[in-house]
Amino acid sequence: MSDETRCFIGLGSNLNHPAEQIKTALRALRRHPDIANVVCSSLYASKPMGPQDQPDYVNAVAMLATSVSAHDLLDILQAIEHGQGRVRQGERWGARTLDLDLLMYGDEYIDTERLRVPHPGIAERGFVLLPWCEISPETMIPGQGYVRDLAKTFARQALVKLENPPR
Ligand code: ROI
Repeated sequence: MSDETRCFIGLGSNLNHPAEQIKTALRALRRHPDIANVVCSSLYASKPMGPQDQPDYVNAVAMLATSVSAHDLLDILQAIEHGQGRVRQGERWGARTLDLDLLMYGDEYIDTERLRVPHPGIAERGFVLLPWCEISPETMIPGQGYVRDLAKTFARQALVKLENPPR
């Protein structure tokens, strides 16, 4: 592949064996012909952000390189979500089998109906920043700051490490 773009993906699940959901999604990313060099953080348990009447989440962040556009990568992520049985529910912040968020696509700003990159919620999400800090603290998120600095506002103990990075 030529002209690869470095991207970061947030992975989250709180239904149907969440840790397995994350690992299955990671295998799908690693097998995909348009995706290379996947590096994943450890898997962490986190309390739900939003409605509390749902199970705890398992979260991780992965870095990868891709030759496809951001919207094509979003198609790939959504196909993996659907392949693992995700159904869009009525409730906006409700439980989900698998969430794959495109957090960052190179240094690009993207703002379309389908996609906002960098993801606008990163700075409020310890379950994104702490795993991200484990794999790439030196990343500068355009318009937001360094992952290392943004992660400082979150207490380490808010997340419980469950498993080493899946290989
Ligand atoms: N809360 C946590 N802890 N982890 C998530 O991945 C997550 N995803 C969501 C909402 C419902 C906002 N809460 C979350 O989409």
